[in-house]
Amino acid sequence: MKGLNTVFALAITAVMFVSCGDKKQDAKVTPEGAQTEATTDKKETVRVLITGDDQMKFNKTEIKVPVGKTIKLTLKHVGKMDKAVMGHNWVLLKPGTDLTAFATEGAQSPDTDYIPASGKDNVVAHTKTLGGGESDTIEFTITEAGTYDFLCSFPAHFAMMQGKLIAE
Ligand SMILES: [Cu+2]
Repeated sequence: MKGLNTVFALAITAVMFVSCGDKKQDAKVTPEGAQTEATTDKKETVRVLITGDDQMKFNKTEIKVPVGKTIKLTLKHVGKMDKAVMGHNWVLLKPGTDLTAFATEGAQSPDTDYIPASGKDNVVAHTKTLGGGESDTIEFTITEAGTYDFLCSFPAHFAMMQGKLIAE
């Protein structure tokens, strides 16, 4: 009986802990944004949340994902500024792509979400360009293990807004 009580106590503690955690942590503070476990999801979808803000920053510079699973990635602009001034997108490039050249040409392509026609084939996946308060969710699958660059290709953002996606 004593053992059972302990189990109950632990369960209650766990529930309290989780709900407290939910209240305290807003979506933008995301220790588990890149969940790589797909335990309960039957489709084995991996969810990733990344945010961009008015300080021209992504909240992560490294994302780890498993190869071969569907990745559902959400980019959320947690700032307030307009898309024309502080627009953000999230672009994932194939390994070997010249990121600076891509971003430089992308900056001149506002009509195609800053994806340059010349670099289209180097894009694994990308979101649309967002202004403050907006979000976009995309799905993609990485078929080859490796390290992939990601960036925001809005004009002049890539120096501050880039990182690595590691697929393994
Ligand atoms: Cu940006």
